[in-house]
Amino acid sequence: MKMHIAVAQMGPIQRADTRAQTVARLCDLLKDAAGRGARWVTFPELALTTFFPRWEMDDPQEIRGFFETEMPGKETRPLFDLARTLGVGFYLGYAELDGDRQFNTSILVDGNGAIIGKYRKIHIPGDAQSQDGYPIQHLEKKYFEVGDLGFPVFDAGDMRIGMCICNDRRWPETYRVMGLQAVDLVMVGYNTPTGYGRLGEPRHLPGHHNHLSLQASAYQNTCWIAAAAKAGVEEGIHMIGGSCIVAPTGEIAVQALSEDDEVINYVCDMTLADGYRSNIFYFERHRRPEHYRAIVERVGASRQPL
Ligand code: CDT
Repeated sequence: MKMHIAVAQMGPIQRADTRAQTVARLCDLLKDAAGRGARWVTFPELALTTFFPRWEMDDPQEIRGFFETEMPGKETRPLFDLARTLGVGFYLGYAELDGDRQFNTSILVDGNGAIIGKYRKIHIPGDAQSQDGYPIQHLEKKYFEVGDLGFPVFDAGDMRIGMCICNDRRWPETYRVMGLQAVDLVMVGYNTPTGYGRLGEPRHLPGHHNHLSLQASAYQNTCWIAAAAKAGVEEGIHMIGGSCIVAPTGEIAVQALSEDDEVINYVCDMTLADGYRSNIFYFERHRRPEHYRAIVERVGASRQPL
């Protein structure tokens, strides 16, 4: 079975950009992907606004302006209507306000414009307050609570689709939980800065770690991964691009070259996973969960006596 998949990378969204302007960009990208024949499109994390967790804000009204209280809402409805017209499904990341609870969320919308899945980011990186001496802050812990929906996988016609969000893509557990539900395609959006001083790493490494995580995870869990960056210089901070579609072989099938709005697409052979699933990664035959207890019993590494 072949499935035509696209990734819609976005260039920066500045703070002054309105929702209407941003949704118009998303619609253009969806049209571009549909024109190439794609049936599913991945958009980035927090795709409706600038990456606001870089700022420490305390005014509730100001913070609220970055969140969606309904989906679709008045401003996002054109994207849903367009998906229905084009018959193309999509993943969209956004900041969700649910009562007084704030989540970093993604939804899966099918080609009828209906929401068929929701995920709330589980691995929330960064800090809850600004750290002295660092030019780039990452304050997701201030704005988002840990997601409460687990890592579900959704039936999407001929495929099982799972979702994760940005930092989740670095954690093997993210994919394994979905791999154990026989996921075919994982969609992930990200906002990853370079020059985040607290890691003390050279500027080329975030891009390397992005692909390293995606490629290893696709291979080890025999799934496709469609990963969409928000890239370029946003409010003075550079974020990596490198959006890509990764095959179950661990190879990058196609990759964005710009740091701007850019669609990449690939006709994915969904049977490519079969050889691995029935042999080297035949989970039922080869996994040894009785030896994996530490994974669920311990949170951190232990230096207690062996
Ligand atoms: N958005 C997001 O999760 N970004 C993180 C940056 C980590 S630096 C604290 C990422 O893992 O790419």
